[in-house]
Amino acid sequence: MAADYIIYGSEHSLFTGKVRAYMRYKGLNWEERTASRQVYLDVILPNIGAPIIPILETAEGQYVQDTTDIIDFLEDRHPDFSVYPETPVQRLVALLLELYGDEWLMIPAMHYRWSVLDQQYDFVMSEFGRLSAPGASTEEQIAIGESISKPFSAMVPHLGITADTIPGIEITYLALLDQLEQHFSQFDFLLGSRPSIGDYGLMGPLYAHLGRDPVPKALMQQRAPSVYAWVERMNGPQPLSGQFLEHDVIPDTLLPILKTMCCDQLPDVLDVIKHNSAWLRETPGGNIPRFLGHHAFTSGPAAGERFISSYAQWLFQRAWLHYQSLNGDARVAADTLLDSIGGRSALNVSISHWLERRAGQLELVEGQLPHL
Ligand SMILES: N[C@@H](CCC(=O)N[C@@H](CS)C(=O)NCC(=O)O)C(=O)O
Repeated sequence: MAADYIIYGSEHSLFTGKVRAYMRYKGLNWEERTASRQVYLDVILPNIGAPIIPILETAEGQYVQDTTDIIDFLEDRHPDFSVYPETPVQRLVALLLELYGDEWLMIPAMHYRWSVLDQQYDFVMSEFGRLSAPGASTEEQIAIGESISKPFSAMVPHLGITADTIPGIEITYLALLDQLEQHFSQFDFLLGSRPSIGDYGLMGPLYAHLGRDPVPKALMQQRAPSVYAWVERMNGPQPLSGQFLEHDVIPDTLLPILKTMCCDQLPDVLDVIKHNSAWLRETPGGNIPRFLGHHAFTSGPAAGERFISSYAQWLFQRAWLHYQSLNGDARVAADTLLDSIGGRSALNVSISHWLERRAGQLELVEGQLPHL
């Protein structure tokens, strides 16, 4: 039977790992195709307008880019066993952790791929080479990988990964591994026996880089075996099974992770929002560049500069909109959680310029704040 869906991506791509795990959980009739150079030329560039993976192709010939949009597109079509909790606080936590995985855990992911490259050189380079030239010899793939991986390795300093910040990035990542180990030794997924959108957000960095590249994979297996077991569970799930915890409970084991997120990432996102708004005031109706210069950031004890990623606002808006739509007891419950993790003021920020994605481009544009 021909597949209903095709995902074009690659095994070593962070965001392909996120969507692959989702496709498997939903039990869809789909196949994955390697995004070779030919696929970039024939499929991705003509239909998406930019060289980015993963992308979804439907049997009807629709194309969707961005893992969040892909998941939402498929959730609409296949609503059973939704990965979005219906209860207010769990949904908020799931959305926050998607943002954390997608945009912030890219820092340790990229660090443990590129800063320890000398210890995993042939593996990483041949992975890139295999993507472009699946039929070539390993030596040829390494040579091709050296060339096509340059834009990715060039991102490292812009993500704030430098000699000064690396010790702090490692301390923060090891703490995260220990906290996740506590959690996954008790729960199959973040919010119970069913994976949520938060699990998929974490899966991107924790699989393709941190759970697969040789150096960080060995670290995870040795220091946090339950986290590694979660990675394997995410990759080999029982489709359409499991439940979120009853009574909208957030396990205590998630609180330290959420606190770190609120302390490290949310100030960064709030500053991104300011920069996006300032840019739009200067350039009404424009396409916001994906990167708007650099700003200061902290990650645990690490302090440095990283790029201002305009896209972070779009992902944050999802959690913000959900929180802002809550009333009565649901709002009180969300506020209680946010107070305990230090996130209440961030979720109450006012957003003067609402952002939207537009098909055929990666740059965000100003949109209309949905009705609350
Ligand atoms: N936010 C996007 C990001 C996709 C992404 O960054 N993909 C990487 C590979 S994992 C890529 O192709 N990057 C090229 C680029 O960003 O221009 C998503 O959720 O799909």
